Amino acid sequence: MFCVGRRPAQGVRYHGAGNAMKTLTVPEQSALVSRLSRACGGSYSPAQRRKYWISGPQWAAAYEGQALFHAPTRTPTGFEEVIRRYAEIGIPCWATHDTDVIPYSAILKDQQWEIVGRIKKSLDENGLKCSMVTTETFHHAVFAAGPAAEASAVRAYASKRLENTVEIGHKLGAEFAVYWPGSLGYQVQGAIEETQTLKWYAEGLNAACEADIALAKRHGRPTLKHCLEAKPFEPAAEILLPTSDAMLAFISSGLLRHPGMVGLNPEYLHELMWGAAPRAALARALLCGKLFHFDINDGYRLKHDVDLAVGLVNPLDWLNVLVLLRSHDYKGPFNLDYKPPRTTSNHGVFEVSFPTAVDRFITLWEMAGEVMTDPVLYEATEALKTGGTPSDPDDAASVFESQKELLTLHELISHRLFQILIGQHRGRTYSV
Ligand code: 3MF
Ligand code: MG
Ligand code: MG
Repeated sequence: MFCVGRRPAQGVRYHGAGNAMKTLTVPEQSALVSRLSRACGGSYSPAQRRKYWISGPQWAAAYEGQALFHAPTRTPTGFEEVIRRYAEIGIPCWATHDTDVIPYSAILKDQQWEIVGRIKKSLDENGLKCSMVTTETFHHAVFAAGPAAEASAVRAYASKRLENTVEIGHKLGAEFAVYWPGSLGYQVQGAIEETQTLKWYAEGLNAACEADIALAKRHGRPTLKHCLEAKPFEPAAEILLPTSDAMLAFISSGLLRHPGMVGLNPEYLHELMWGAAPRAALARALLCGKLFHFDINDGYRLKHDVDLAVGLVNPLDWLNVLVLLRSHDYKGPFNLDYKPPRTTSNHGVFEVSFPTAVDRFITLWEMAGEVMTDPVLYEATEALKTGGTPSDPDDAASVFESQKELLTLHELISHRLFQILIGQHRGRTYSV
């Protein structure tokens, strides 16, 4: 194996035999990770990172690696530590589920306000803002049949939790409330009646919006932006609102009493999971004026929710997504809703995982700016729009013939985007 700073011997591969090094103690391992992370370079300063509206969720940093087939690999991390470490990295905002920070023994009780007070103090001391709050309506047994279950007691409880989250949001200064109805559905067919369940779900959202209107008045603040987040499957096998498009239809179905207060929080991977083009899903939300908030991450098509960090799988698609959002002047937050892999340690979560995720996002965002001002792309896209003049505008063959040379530009555009992604437009070359 080679050391950074020393030139690897001719023919050394990055997957070497692995037996040239002596074993490392655990502190030596952490030191090596930190040293190699610095050796990567290309990182931004906390002050530079703070210029972007990026939020770090409590649940992402505190995720311990557990899942259906997985035992935890990391130890618990409380909100004080998460907030402090986000501040050090330069992540300017923090987001949370109610029960990420308030245990079930305290939620909806006076005790919760003492915790909220400690959160506020921690945010203030570290100069962070709480941008978004969300209600956990999927983990606890009470939501076994979902937040819009048949039993009115369950729905009343769910409603109270949504209203309570809105109040927590106002107390912490949040601007967004997110709703992920992953347990709004069923595992076995015929068990529920879909139209009734959706009507009950709408009642919960109506209660949250109405509580918000009253609370906003009381706190002298604007109402929150209420954002629905779709995922096609998991944890329910069949989810009643599986895609952002389904949610757009739901918002305009007439079931919501305040549809203007409700928009979307699409998640990049959730759209990919059902086989969609995330950029096209975002475009549809933009056209409806409903792109309020955006969960950023990465992963694979038609697989489960692997929640990898932004840009690790589909950097070219991510570049294109950000070109779309920049071109349409998207002004909302980018929420780092990913899960540091189980192989990343507690040390690695804040030393490697979060700073590198933020830095890839910033690089892709800045690159998107280069795409928007690239002369080759500009000329190509303008020429395509100008087109040619057919000799007979009513003859399909003539219309095609008059444009056909220009259409090669589609492929050239794609090549140019690849060049921008790898820096060839700035003269990066490879000697062969
Ligand atoms: C699940 C998610 C959720 C939501 C969160 C916010 C745990 O796949 O993406 O994260 O983003 O519940 O509502
Ligand atoms: Mg996800
Ligand atoms: Mg999400």
